[in-house]
Amino acid sequence: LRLETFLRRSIEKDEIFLNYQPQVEIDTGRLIGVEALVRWNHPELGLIPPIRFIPLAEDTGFINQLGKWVLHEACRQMVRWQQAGLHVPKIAVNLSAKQFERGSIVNMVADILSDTGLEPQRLQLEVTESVIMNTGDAMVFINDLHSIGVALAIDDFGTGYSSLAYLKQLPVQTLKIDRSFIKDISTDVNDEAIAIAIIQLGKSMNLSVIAEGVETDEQAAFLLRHGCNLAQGYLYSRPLSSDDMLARWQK
Ligand code: G
Ligand code: G
Ligand code: MN
Ligand code: NA
Repeated sequence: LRLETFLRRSIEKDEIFLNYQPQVEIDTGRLIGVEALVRWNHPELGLIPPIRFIPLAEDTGFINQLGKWVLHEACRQMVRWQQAGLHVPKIAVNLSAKQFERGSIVNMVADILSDTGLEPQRLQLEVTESVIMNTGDAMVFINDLHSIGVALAIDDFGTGYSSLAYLKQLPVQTLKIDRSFIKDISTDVNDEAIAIAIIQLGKSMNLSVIAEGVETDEQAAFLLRHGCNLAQGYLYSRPLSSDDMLARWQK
């Protein structure tokens, strides 16, 4: 309960901020985008991980305010980097199922894009399979988001249950291979088979496939060998502050 009280005031107290994890092309090392990851630094409790406060925010409804703040900040940051001479091709922002229940998600996204001036194609929204399958009207929201030009990615792909028939009808551009499949990719034959299957599925449906949680050269080489040239993970970079992004990637 105390945590909930603190969380409700976290935005106005400036305790919430974003980190950005680079997404790269494996063969060239080129920056293709970043994923925005929310952080909460409480003055007494310290840094609280999102796995602790996102579920709380979802249960209390605070996720709507938080999600809006995150989206706004992410888009603003893209413009700030641009002004500082750093071109980040796109930014991925995670959405919770609860944010779809509000109905007006499309208006919110459109307002934020027009307020910040970020081009819609440079924003990619990440939703999990369960968000898509368990949200009534998810199809409608996703089509609406697509119609205003934002890109969509399916996060943690392979860990949920999604209907491929459903997937085929959705205007999604990207599948993110969950990091649990990448971890033992070169030693576990099942993980290897799953990763290859996702890469093939993506190819045949004309989707980009990005691997998450890439930590070793061996994993990267495996992915490249099997036709996946996009990755995110500690091998390339941990999530960075906006300043560290500039320091590391500017020109
Ligand atoms: O960031 P890691 O750095 O610890 O993130 C842990 C989890 O929190 C991930 O599953 C990620 O999708 C989720 N997460 C991070 N930032 C956000 C956010 O802004 N909104 C939502 N809904 N989830 C987020
Ligand atoms: O579920 P989602 O994919 O949105 O969350 C991304 C999470 O994965 C964040 O917690 C982020 O810090 C973490 N992460 C990013 N790269 C790596 C990695 O290479 N290894 C591990 N173990 N975690 C990672
Ligand atoms: Mn994600
Ligand atoms: Na993930």
